[in-house]
Amino acid sequence: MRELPGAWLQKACRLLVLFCLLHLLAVLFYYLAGSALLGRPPAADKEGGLATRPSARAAHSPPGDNASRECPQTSPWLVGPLHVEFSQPVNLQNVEKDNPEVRDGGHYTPKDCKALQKVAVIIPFRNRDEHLKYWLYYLHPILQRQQLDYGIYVINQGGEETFNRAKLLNIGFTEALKEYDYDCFVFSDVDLIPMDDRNIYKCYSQPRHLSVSMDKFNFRLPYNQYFGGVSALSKEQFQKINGFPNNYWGWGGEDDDIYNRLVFKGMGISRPDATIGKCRMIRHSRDHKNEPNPQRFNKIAHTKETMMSDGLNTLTYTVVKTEKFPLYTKITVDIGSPKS
Ligand code: UDH
Ligand code: NGS
Repeated sequence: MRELPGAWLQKACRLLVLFCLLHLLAVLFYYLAGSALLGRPPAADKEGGLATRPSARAAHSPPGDNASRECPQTSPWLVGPLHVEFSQPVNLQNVEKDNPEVRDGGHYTPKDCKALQKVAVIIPFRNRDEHLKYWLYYLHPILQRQQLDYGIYVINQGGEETFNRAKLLNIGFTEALKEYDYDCFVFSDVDLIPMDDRNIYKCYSQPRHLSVSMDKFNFRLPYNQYFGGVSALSKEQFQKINGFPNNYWGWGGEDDDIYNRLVFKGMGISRPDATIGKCRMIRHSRDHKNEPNPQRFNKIAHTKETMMSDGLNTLTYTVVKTEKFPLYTKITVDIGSPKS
């Protein structure tokens, strides 16, 4: 029997409705899957952006089954170039609110994967509170996006004696290890802020120099052997060179001594490229009690002979006070004097 034209029409309509439903379902599926799987970190702090508050991004993602899985080699949360400026004062309470997953003492552990490295960031310090606020404001979100298991240690030189940057860094290494089994140490001046979060604050197979492209040097290295500002050494690399020298009092030369140590122990320097390694320094005048050290040229000429008898194995100091602030651990130390 032949079907009536009305029945054909009914069939065609049903097919059309079914097709539309399938289409709708497919769209819905891709929309939901896309937002769940492709969650991106906010780009509010991208270079050129108006907002300058760097967001920690995924700090708010719930812990999942992935916490025991290793984090990827490249974090998916990196945003690249960052807008860095120092025109507005920083309120640390706001920084605390913006970084809710940073634990007391300035510790953070990624929630959704196991960090590839445990990193202690060591900052040599005296009377630079305004700089420290900027540093915390910018670095906490960056370090979280880099998916590092990290702690921040500000090593504050007590007393009025001449400043000794390298000795404070040795102390930071020693004190941080008493607290946690760190495998990497980033040594950072308090006034240096990276301008790209792809400059990862972690350790490499060779000691790493991170502040390679500073605004004050027109985004170039001042000289090839320059190792000042921000550097990263694994525990093994640091121990191999007997740590840093303890007897550079005042400004200059200690970073050149560290460079010599690395070379004399057969290591090379790893560096990011000049774009990723861009950073800004907070401008300031010369610090009280950190005048250029007149002995520095003579000292760096003798690193090879002195390095194994001046360093970690001869480090002496007294901890005066340890304070756990929400965003960092401050350890005030008595480091003696050039004569002692
Ligand atoms: N530092 C302090 N307090 C001091 C001295 C140094 O916290 O009194 C720390 C701080 O982390 C600083 C780092 O040690 O970033 C290195 O200090 P530096 O004086 O060797 O280097 P910086 O680049 O200054 O800060 C260089 C000399 C400035 C002269 C500027 C003239 N316009
Ligand atoms: C060199 C110093 C380094 C210092 C670098 C950059 O001359 O310690 O300048 O200094 N070496 C000696 O003095 C032997 S800066 O322009 O950042 O103040 O890091």
